[in-house]
Amino acid sequence: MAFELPPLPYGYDALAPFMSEDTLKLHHDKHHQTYVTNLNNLTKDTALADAALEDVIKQVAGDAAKVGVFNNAAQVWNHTFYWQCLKKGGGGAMPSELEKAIVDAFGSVDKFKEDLTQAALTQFGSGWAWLYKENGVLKIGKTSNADTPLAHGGAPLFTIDVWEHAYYVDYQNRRADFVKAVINDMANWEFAAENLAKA
Ligand code: MN3
Repeated sequence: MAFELPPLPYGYDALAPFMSEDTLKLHHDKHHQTYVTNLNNLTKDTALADAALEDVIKQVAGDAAKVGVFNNAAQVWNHTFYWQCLKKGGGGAMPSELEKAIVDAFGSVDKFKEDLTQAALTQFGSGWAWLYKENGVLKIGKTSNADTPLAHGGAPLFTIDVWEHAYYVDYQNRRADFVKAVINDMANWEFAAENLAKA
């Protein structure tokens, strides 16, 4: 069975003015779709075509002969996860169990937001900033290109796409303004809390 592009979990205009309809159409319908198409082409008639997406990522991670499969599979997963990290009217108070875990790990919610922002701004070039759980510990990190904590034994709770295609239409080169809008105006902390409960 072929891999499919999941629909956005909200309308294309749901995140305006913080993320425009133009950005969502380009990012979801073109970029995300292209990773799905590439993954299907690369796995066609192989055992990987019938595997779960998470298993494809874990199986080919670190395999130099399957870099293309890894990049496209991880980008399909990362984007599907990312859309769920955003919501209309997001960025407000966190569910108490998430807030408690964040305060325990990072000292305060403000310090967490500061450190996540720092990770997003210091990722040189394309990549992702993450809140994830690894070996029972909450961590903030960044990955290059398609890489994902999922490939390294981590359980992602929240992410920000910092590839230029994620913000250039709305923010041009101002990655800092985009990251601030994700955290303060679009973050779906309920989704992060659900991921924490499963991690
Ligand atoms: Mn992207």
